[in-house]
Amino acid sequence: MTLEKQLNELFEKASTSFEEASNEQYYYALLSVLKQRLADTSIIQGKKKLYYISAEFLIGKLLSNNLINLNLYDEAKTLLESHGRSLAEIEEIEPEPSLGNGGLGRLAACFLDSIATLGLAGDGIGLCYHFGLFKQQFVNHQQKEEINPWIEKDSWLRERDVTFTVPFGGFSLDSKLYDIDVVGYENGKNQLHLFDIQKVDESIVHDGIDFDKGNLLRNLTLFLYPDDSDEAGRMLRIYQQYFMVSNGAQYILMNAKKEGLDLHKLNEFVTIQINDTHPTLVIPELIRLLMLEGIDLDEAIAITSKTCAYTNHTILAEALETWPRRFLEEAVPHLMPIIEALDQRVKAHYDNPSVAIIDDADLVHMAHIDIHYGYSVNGVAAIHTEILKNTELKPFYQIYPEKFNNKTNGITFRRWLYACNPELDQWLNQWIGSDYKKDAAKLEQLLAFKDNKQCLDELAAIKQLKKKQLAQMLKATQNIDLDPESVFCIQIKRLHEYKRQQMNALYIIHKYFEIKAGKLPARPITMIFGAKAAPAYIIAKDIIHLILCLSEFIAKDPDVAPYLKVVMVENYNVTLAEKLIPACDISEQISLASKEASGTGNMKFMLNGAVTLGTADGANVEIAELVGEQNIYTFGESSEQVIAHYQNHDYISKKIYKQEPHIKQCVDFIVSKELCSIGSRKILRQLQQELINKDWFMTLLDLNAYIAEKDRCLADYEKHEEWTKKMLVNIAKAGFFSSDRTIAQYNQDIWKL
Ligand code: Z16
Repeated sequence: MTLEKQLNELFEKASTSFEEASNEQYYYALLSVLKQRLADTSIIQGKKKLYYISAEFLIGKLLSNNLINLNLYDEAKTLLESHGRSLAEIEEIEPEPSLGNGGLGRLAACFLDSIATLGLAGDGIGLCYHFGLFKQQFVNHQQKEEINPWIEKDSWLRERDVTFTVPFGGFSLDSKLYDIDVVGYENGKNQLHLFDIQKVDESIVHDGIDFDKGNLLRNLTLFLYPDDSDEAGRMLRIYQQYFMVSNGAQYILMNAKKEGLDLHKLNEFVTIQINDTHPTLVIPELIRLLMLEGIDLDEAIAITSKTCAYTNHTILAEALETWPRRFLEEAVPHLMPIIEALDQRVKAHYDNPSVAIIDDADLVHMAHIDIHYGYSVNGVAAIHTEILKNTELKPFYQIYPEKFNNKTNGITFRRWLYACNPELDQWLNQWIGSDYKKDAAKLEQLLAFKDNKQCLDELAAIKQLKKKQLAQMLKATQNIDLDPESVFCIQIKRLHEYKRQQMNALYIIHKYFEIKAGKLPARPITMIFGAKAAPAYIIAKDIIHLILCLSEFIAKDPDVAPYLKVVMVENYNVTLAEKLIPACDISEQISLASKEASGTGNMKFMLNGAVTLGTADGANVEIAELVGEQNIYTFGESSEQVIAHYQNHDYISKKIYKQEPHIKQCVDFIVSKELCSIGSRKILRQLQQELINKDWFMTLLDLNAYIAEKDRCLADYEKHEEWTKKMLVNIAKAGFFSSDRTIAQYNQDIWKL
């Protein structure tokens, strides 16, 4: 049956029509039709199955994504347009499930898309948070957090008839399972299993995102933890983690038994990928459950160790989770004998406190469990894996060199090209055909047109169009005025000191001084930020305050406003990213070298024809190798230099502040009377002092190099045709960053499905 016929039937039932139906009616009709199509799609089968366990799946809206993968996108588009509607306006009705903080959660979502697209049997296991990452509002130039509900009566969730009992110290909780179908691009489907508790009470939330954290029976799945890489060590989080993995492990064993598999050979039929340390307790839990099946401890450990693999996503020390032993004793006392047995075996083998599971301070190191009792440890970009091997996890690498491997991250081109930039997709189809959709490496065929004037002109015109579309959208939704003729520099990612949004802010201050002094840029510059700060991360919130104050201050200065504009979009999320990325000229990837494990925004920008301005960090390094130095702007100290500064304690920001008058001038402007009259003197002073006296992530170290390279980049932007060539080369070389390639490598080296 055609989409048209199915929608028509639904509209008739609701006494409406294609002409009269509201966008809302269109959305829910499409949702219902697609859910049926998904239900009719066959489940991908295989002898061995992957379970990707993750506390976060930042799936974003699913309407366009599912239309594309079900091969209904063009049909839907034409149909809607014939009735004067657009997919974009209908998609606005869909709430975004923001079930992740940032890169790690979005990566998990891209991976599910690629796993299904490659026809591999692999399901996600996670939690059904009722409120996604908080909604951000700006009030008085400051971030305010609000709840972010997304579950409606009709949604992509499918209620399943599956429940497990999860034991905790002193009580137990029954679970309820919801599934979301994950359909591959022109392929069968897998599932994302999201576990919930039976009785969530949404009403206990009051005043922003505050709630009674004591009432576990009612609130366990209420919220996603709003922390990015650094952890707030909280009890509720342990309960969430154990609830997730116990349900996951019970589900895996239930299926294995249903299929009559030999549990002694579980690793031949099942592999479990542990996404960061959050799902680590699946290891002792699986051992416990296997023992309940009559398998002895030694064998249960051996089976589990051949089944579980671990991905590390950060070297930030704060993010390597440790839990005080007494927390675990309280929450999951039945796991303690197993964790202690695991620890004793390590201590019996290795006389090295740095690889212990339970340390002298009675802290349980989650990553250490993963590394000793998993069969693979991978980093997420080449440089990151090298740092793990040579620095952060060196003693482990010496014990288990064979376990360590790299899997450079990737992104799904279905969402980050076809869905968010259909114009660019069209252009690609015209110049190189559509083979690249199944084989991203084919994008390199574009290089043949590097000197084709028409090809370049069309590319430049598409970028211009996407900038105009962004301007219109931001005007309509946030009353922001953008000049599409200006150059768009975009930094969108979680707010964190190591990502150095504050360095970008100091560049803005530098430009302000230059313009005031009569040194005008060749064309107006628009600096666009989007970022949420963890609610408890004071300095991150202070940086947001600075950017919002700068934005207003510059807009009000008639000498400067025509040349410089600072925009911070509110509530940056996946949906906004899909609009911002295609409109970007310069992609800001300016983290302190060694600190950004990979980054994935950098890949999305490149694929959409932005040129990277970045440090030699994470996947930027691989981008630079691919595109060549002509087509990227790199600056700043290397990861080796930065690591040496930390080891030698020889970075002292105050020294730079005192020695470099221009840097001092920029830093001191943070507490100028102009900015303090717009914002809070106290907050701005606190931030300025932080930069002078601590600056843990070395903002001042690279500021001069950043200013010089950004200015060179902006000057090159004026060489129109050369710049467009750079755009083309970036697109042509982006094929490597398809998550289809990443997943093929996970499968070949780790999962062997
Ligand atoms: C996260 O998003 C990341 C790491 C981490 O330990 C926790 C969270 Cl919530 C990010 C990394 O910061 C980023 O560099 C990387 O690209 C991403 O994970 C996916 O690997």
